[in-house]
Amino acid sequence: MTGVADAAFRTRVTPGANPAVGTTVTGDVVRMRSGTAQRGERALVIIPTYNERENLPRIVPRILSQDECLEILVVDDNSPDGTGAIADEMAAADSRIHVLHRAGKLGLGTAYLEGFRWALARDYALVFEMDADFSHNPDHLPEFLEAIEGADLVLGSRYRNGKVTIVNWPMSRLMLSYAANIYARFATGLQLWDGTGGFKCFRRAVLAAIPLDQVRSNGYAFQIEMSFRAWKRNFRIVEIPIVFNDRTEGESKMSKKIVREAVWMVWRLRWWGITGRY
Ligand SMILES: Nc1nc2c(ncn2[C@@H]2O[C@H](COP(=O)(O)OP(=O)(O)OP(=O)(O)O)[C@@H](O)[C@H]2O)c(=O)[nH]1
Ligand SMILES: [Mg+2]
Repeated sequence: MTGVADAAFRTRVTPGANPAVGTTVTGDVVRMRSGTAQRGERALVIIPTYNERENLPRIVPRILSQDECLEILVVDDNSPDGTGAIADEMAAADSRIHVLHRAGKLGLGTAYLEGFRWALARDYALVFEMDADFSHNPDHLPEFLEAIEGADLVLGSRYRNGKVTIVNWPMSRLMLSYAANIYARFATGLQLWDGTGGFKCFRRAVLAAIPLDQVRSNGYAFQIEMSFRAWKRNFRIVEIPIVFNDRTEGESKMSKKIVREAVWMVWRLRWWGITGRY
């Protein structure tokens, strides 16, 4: 593996190695504190939801307890199971929780784009993407906060150094995802171990530089497109290893349409790269 990914691995921040990182004590839990939190900067974790009523009330407190700099924006697409109302109740009880409601199921990519615009209209220094279904373990958040001290975009990687860190996926799904990453590397030239993952942290400057109105993809390709645009603009991308768990509650929203979009979108990205439209 060459290019971005190699550079990323070399610049990986090791715990405790960063002078901006200190230690704080909360109850009897001793944890590392990010430079971001120490500087009083705010970080927003965007969680798109569609029918996540079992997961949302459990994941929100787990996220907020990771670091006091973290806030949450739930972007709910009028979930038929009432997730939006649950999010409203939680937001009314805690000023670190925010909710955006959309009229209907409009897709993951546009949910994130609305979340990004919401964050940019406020003073968040960092913006996270994260799923509600516990595939993305909140315990990794402090590792992202450390790594972003030396990067502009941190990606949670399920395949870093070729090592698979996925729990409970059927072999067919793993093969599809792994092959999709090889294909995406070949088509786009962006050398990431895991370009389709959705657990990421952006510096504000990255989102401000990318023309959000021009972002086209909505499913898995959305993740590739955002990283591709950041890479083309010479932002520093770092992959950190995460353990990815299959969801245990609620239903998957993955569809053939999402896969089809990714198949052609990576070639479109390559073309945009050649013609300077990124
Ligand atoms: N707002 C919004 N959220 C969505 C939409 N589609 C999926 N989500 C949320 O995006 C996150 C990821 O979706 P998942 O269904 O877990 O998709 P996946 O991770 O690819 O598939 P599985 O983990 O196998 O279920 C979850 O929090 C979903 O609730 C959508 O159209 N709108
Ligand atoms: Mg999921």
